[in-house]
Amino acid sequence: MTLVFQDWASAQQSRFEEVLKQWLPQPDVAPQRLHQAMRYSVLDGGKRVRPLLAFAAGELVGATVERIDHVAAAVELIHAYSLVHDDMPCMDDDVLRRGKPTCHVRYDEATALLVGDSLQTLAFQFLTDPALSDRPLRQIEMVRLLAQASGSRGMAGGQAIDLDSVGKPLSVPELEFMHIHKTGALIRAAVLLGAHCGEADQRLLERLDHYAKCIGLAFQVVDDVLDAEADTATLGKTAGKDADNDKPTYVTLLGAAAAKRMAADLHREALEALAELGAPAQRLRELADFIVLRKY
Ligand code: GRG
Repeated sequence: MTLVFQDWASAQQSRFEEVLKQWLPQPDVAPQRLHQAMRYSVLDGGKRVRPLLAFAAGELVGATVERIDHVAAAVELIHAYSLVHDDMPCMDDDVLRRGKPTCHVRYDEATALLVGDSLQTLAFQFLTDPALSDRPLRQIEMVRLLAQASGSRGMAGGQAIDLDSVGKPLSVPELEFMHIHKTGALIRAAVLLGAHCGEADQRLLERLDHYAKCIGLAFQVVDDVLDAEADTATLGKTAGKDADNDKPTYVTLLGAAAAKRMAADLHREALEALAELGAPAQRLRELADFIVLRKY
């Protein structure tokens, strides 16, 4: 029986939570405080959008759950590390994340720095696990894919541009460049790594890549709209931060109505990229709907 999207997503989220609980260093293992802070920053929070994308892409190519779990965990740990570092006083200086005090507030700054470092390296450890693949060259390619998506030509580079853009009048293409890197690169990696867990030919990978680029950017456009329009309790993080920090966003550059139209256009383009893939791509379609229509 095929589950409706919400039931599928909830089942995946709770199953994956148990995987993360097992795979993260246990809280009573030394150094306990660091391990407790790592678990605090990863467990019991977040929408798990990137793991869900990896599961949906992996299911499409007939990959085993065990393999997809490895790439989903790797991507989610990179994401969690980026949130911990982003919240620190030297970057966005925020006190609330996923409805809880941020890592440096609950623990301290040095611990938050080490949590990010440790989550990042653990992510790559997961990608080198022999259970992920019996094809070493494919596995090396997966490590490279995540490294590129996370580093200075990907997420960290996008973050550098973001920090540099405060108070500056960016053009729409400049804003797009920043977000394709800061947010889009990891979303793209989630989809492609999921697909690499099974058999995907070049044409399928290109279609998935196009889908992922569209929803990665749509994710950010929607994030900008929510930052401007939703409240802190709904978001589980401080609302209105972009305006407070004088950051350029799609809402400040285009206005809310045009930003929403842009998200709708990207949503349509993402679905078009999947048009030929039929029923097996249904979860990816539903995730595109979720990303664009979400309220938090
Ligand atoms: C510190 C290298 C480094 C990078 C930070 C991701 C990021 C780059 C900063 C986070 C700031 C931010 C609000 C980015 C906009 C989009 C985004 C990634 C939002 C958070 O992702 P969600 O909504 O979060 O998937 P949850 O908590 O649901 O996992």
